[in-house]
Amino acid sequence: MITLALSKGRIFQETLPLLASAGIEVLEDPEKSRKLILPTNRPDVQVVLVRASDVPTYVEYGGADVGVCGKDTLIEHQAEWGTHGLYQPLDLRIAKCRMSVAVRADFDYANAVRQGARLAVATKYTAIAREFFATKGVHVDLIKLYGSMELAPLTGLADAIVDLVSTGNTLKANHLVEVEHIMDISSRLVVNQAALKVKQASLRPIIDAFAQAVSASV
Ligand code: PRT
Ligand code: MG
Repeated sequence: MITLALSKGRIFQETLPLLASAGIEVLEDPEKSRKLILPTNRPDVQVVLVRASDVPTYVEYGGADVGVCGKDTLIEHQAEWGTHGLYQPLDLRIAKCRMSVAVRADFDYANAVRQGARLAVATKYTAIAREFFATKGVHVDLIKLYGSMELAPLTGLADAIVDLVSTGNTLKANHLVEVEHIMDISSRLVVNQAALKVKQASLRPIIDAFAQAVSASV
């Protein structure tokens, strides 16, 4: 059995066409079903639904053989837990967005940086934020949040946030502006290293089909 870990929402939706190119069709809609294990048209392939941030953990420890997760999630996972047993063969170019720094429209970020001010930065992505500001030589107090980062500058909890941006609509709706582009983000295929050896015969064709579909789409 091959087990593929996906999170509900955009990653699940955007992985479906890649699965189709490998001849795999998920037989249940996660938005309608309460099942956490979804069967596919292949009796030897199943999908497990996990939190986005749990995908690397499932794959690393063999709860799943393969998974799809954002580069953001991978970097944060690796900063906390290291990189044992997780092989990353492919950039799938799906669920694209960027990691940015945003502030209130009336906050003079450039001036604060120029003056060497200490910035309070709220984020779910503490490893990425720490590395970015350290490289820039800006002193920050990081405030860990698990969601709704946009609220932090509005309530006075923080001067800035580090968050994912795709259309920019969420920032705009909350009167925030992007002041730094930290990195581009897309989702990655991750594979359990032991599974890659032991289940090579069934895993390879799936990885190859994904790779072909990705290169055909650019
Ligand atoms: O929800 P949960 O805590 O379980 O995890 P998650 O929020 O990480 O999962 P999910 O499904 O929301 O995101 C999964 C992955 O999709 C992320 O890890 C990213 O790699 C990728 N992705 C792509 C995004 C976005 N685009 C995105 N726009 N993840 C989140 N957003 C959020 C962003 O945080 C912000 O709140 O959407 C809002 C901004 O969107 P715009 O379009 O208004 O700019
Ligand atoms: Mg989410």
